Amino acid sequence: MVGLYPTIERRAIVIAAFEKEAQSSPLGKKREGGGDLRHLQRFTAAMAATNSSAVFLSAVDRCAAADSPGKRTLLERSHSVRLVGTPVTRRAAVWRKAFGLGSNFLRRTISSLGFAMASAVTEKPPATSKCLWEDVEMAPEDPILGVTLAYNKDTSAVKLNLGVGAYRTEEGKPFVLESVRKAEAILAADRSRNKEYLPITGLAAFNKLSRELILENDCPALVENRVATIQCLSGTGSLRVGADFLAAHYPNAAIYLPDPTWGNHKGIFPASGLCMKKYRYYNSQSRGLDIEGMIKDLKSAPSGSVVLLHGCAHNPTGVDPLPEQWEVIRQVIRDKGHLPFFDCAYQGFASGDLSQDAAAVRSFAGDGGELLIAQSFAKNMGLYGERVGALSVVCRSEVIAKKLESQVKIIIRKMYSSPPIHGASIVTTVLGDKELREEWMSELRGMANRIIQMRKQLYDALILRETPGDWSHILNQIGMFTYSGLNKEQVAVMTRDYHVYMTSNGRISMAGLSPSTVPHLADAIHAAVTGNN
Ligand code: KET
Repeated sequence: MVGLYPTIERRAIVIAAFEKEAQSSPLGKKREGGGDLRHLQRFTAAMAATNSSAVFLSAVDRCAAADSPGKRTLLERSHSVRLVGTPVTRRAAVWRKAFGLGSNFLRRTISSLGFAMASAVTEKPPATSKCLWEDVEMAPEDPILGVTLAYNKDTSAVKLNLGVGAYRTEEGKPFVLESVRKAEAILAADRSRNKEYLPITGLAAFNKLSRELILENDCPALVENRVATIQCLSGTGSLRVGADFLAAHYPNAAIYLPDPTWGNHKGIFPASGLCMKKYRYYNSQSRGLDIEGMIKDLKSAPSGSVVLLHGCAHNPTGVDPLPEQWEVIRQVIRDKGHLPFFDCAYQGFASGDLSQDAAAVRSFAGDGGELLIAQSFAKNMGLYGERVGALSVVCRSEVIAKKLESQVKIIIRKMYSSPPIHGASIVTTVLGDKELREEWMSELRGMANRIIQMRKQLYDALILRETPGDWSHILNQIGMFTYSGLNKEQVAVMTRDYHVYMTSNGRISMAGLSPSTVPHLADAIHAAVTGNN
């Protein structure tokens, strides 16, 4: 037994603490000797979380035996455990299982026990004890980000990553925009800058420029100062903070997502506790928008539902409503009193024109009603890894916007306290300087145009090969992706035989393609479609 039990003093502290807890537990007091198990559960939880099972078990056992023989019998009977005479290491597992301790419960318990208790039990578990997380299963890789991991492992010289939506140069290399490099040089040279914490809401100048970028400067909501903007961790973080805000302050409404949608939407909203529903969006026959289905579903959703909309360049379909269709959608959403939540991850990437890509959002912001906007600078400024974005909530009045901001601050303080400074400083420098801004806009147009070129080249290459099927959707779809219509099996063939990596739903990131790789991709598609591989 050497090493199983720590020093007598430590053991005494634990037992004393345990006994004190047992006495002070309100339920324990109320039903003294009556078999209340709560304080025992709390201690078993602490035991499970502090890597000192032996100490706690002995304390728990001792209490169970000495404090009340009746309690011990009850425990033994209700959990089919023998508390006396069972090896310590086996009992650890039995206790954890018997009380079904979840991680939230553990967390709460530990914080309530306080530091003194935790420091009393810091011994490493004996080598023979069962690993706490032995039953944890290996989670599957993310359907999008996992594609890059698989690609990285492939040693083929012709491998091609068309999975994640990230822009590549003609040479297939990641691209740092020239305007961004210049902004970084300006920032680096400025000795007056420091690395202090930003406020919870982020860089004020960044927030102002961000909302002005997505809403036009004379938008009534901006003029009337009724937009609360909060710097967040890119598009994903903005969506998640917005979702947490809705869960706290709009809790009974379900959120309706387009079918299909960006895969991570289905992770973000339930993670915040929102109930998730879907509305029809894509018609796989016509490879276009199912506007009738969409309108029907929005009409039949309960009034006041949240409706997630892609601001432009719908991911993964590349199918956006036409301006007149947006107008119908807007009217239905307003008539039904729904709350629109715009995901704007691709402003400038759809058409190359920032205001054209913001037209839908602007029409909603212009009608006086509420909306949420999640903005990302990952794609349009190439700041993927800087994690820079913003959540804007358009409100009915300045007073309400202020109140909402105060509530969002509480959410963020608990989650990550305040956002990072570097990416937001880059965006602020680029957007705030006339010349840099123009240079950025021209680079953005360049990226959008290169993608459009790739569409044309891929289309031509398939026509040249006489690949069966109608491929006109490659030309017609908008934004970074082609929703090719290739099925899972065909994608698997392309990966296996041609080292072409893409998501299994047939989505091709056109931004990852270059003139030199188009023929290879066309060969792969041709082989997958004709079964000629
Ligand atoms: N919304 C949409 C529609 C979207 O496609 C992405 C990213 C994001 C938000 C979030 O981007 P962020 O980097 O958090 O600003 N999409 C690409 C990358 C990813 O899946 O994370 C993608 O679809 O490949």
